[in-house]
Amino acid sequence: MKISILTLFPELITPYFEASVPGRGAKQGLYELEAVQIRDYTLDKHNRVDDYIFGGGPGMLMQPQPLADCIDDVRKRHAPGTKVVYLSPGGKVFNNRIAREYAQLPGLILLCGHYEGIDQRIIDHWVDEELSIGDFVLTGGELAAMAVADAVIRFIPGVIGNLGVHEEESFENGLLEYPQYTRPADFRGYVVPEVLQNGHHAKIQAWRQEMAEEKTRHVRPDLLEKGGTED
Ligand code: 4HQ
Repeated sequence: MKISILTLFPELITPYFEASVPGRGAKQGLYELEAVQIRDYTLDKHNRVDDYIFGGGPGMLMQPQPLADCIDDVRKRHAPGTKVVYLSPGGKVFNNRIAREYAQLPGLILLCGHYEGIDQRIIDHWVDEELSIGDFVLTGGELAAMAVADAVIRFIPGVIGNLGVHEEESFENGLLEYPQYTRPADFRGYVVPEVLQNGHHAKIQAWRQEMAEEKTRHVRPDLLEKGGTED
């Protein structure tokens, strides 16, 4: 899979994906990620990419020309079936089901807005999907694009070493994850639950299920109301 992140701040993007799990995946050739400077596509002689908003109001908007030309150019380097996604609080909320679907695509083009956002004609005619990472407002789309790319990359086969690691994670069974512990069994007087130390597999499974359900009921009852997983 090829991931392109279109942004005014490409230098913010690349270091993250060179580290840790995403970094190893890229080195192994399991996916390819590039950050593309939108400003390189402006035809404005002063390199401007923003302008005032029709109808008035505070702030500026990203102009359509650099965005359209940038998307068109990047699309040429992508296989058919590649999706263009715009990150914005106005999109539908991203989740692990969408991440798993996107990991099957040949490519993903993630568009980061700045200022008050982008001209609606880009969303209507160049963007395939508008996605939000949650009900809060960021200063730019970069953190949202990185969150989406990271969650997608984890679902690319081979990126996460241990097969079956996804199955035990939060959301995969419609529940939040059960509590986990490592050594020592007694840390400053705080002890690991007895059941986990005895190695009785069925009892451990039952305890984990119970804890996952209790936590989900307490913190995210909405996950239970949906009746299981999102797919
Ligand atoms: N922004 N989920 C405003 C977000 C956001 C979010 C990105 C801020 C777009 C123009 N993106 N810019 N929440 O808050 O994706």
